Amino acid sequence: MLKPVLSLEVAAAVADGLPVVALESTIFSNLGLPSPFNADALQRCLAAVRAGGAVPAVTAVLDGIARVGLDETEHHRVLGAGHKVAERDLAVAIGQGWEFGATTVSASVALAAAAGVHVFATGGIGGVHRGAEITGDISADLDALAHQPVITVCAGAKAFLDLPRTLEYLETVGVPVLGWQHDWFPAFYTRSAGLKLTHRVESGNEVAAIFAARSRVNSGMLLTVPIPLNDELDTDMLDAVLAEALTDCDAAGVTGAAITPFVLGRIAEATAGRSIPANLALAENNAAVAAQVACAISKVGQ
Ligand code: PSU
Ligand code: MN
Repeated sequence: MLKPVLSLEVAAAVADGLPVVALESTIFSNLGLPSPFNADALQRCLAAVRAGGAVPAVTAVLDGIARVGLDETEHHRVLGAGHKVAERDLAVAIGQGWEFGATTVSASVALAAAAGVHVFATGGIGGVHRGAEITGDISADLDALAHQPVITVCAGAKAFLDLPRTLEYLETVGVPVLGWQHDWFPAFYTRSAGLKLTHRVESGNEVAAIFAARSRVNSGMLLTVPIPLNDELDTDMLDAVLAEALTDCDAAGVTGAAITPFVLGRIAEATAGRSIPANLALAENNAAVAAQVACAISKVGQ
């Protein structure tokens, strides 16, 4: 069964009930952000978690070993070319001894849970793709959020997904969605796409109290944090860019896991690179909020 190896620092923090924030490795690999921005993103997220008083725990499969928390000297390994590892792929990556398996949200929450870590930060989660009624493309992230006892902190889902259906799916599988000091489901590069959330929270203590009161031990929740105001992109411009990128994606026959890098690349081109600093800013902000939540959970215990 899944038994990740924890770094010494993370193992000690978990044993003492100190705050820990897990971070996925896909966004820092070549699958998520282009070099050198991926290294910048990693440093900023690690620093934000530490500044918030928590221990960062990057998840990955390295040389066939599932890891939660890497040493400073190993962090560079998640910046390279990785194979995408969702929760179902963890067993394959371990069994076949993959050199670098880049963990997605679903794999990361599974590893965090197995390590006893309750808080996880990322940029955006996967969700229901546009046209999923034909393709059936629904990210494994959503079910993982439902059955792993971890709070995922994100800026919404990937920008080009079907956001209303993603919210519906989260409702179906029983994942509470909490808006961080905000009433709207954030749309990654923008603070809202007009979808109102049913729940809003103001503090880490509130999130910790809600997490402690959940009805199933093996269930998680989603905390959505809007991108900071100053980093937000223009909604109309982004809608136009997304529509065009998705049409090009279809025309080029790009499907499955290749969609994200393709569309993100097109968004970066069309926004003259402004989407990348926005992505970094939201990831860093999520890491900072996640640290607050981890500190609050550490105070009340789990
Ligand atoms: N959001 C982004 N870029 C990404 C991802 C999310 O802006 O690369 C990654 C995350 O690791 C997420 C994964 O868990 O994509 C979901 O992939 P899929 O849709 O194939 O399940
Ligand atoms: Mn998919």
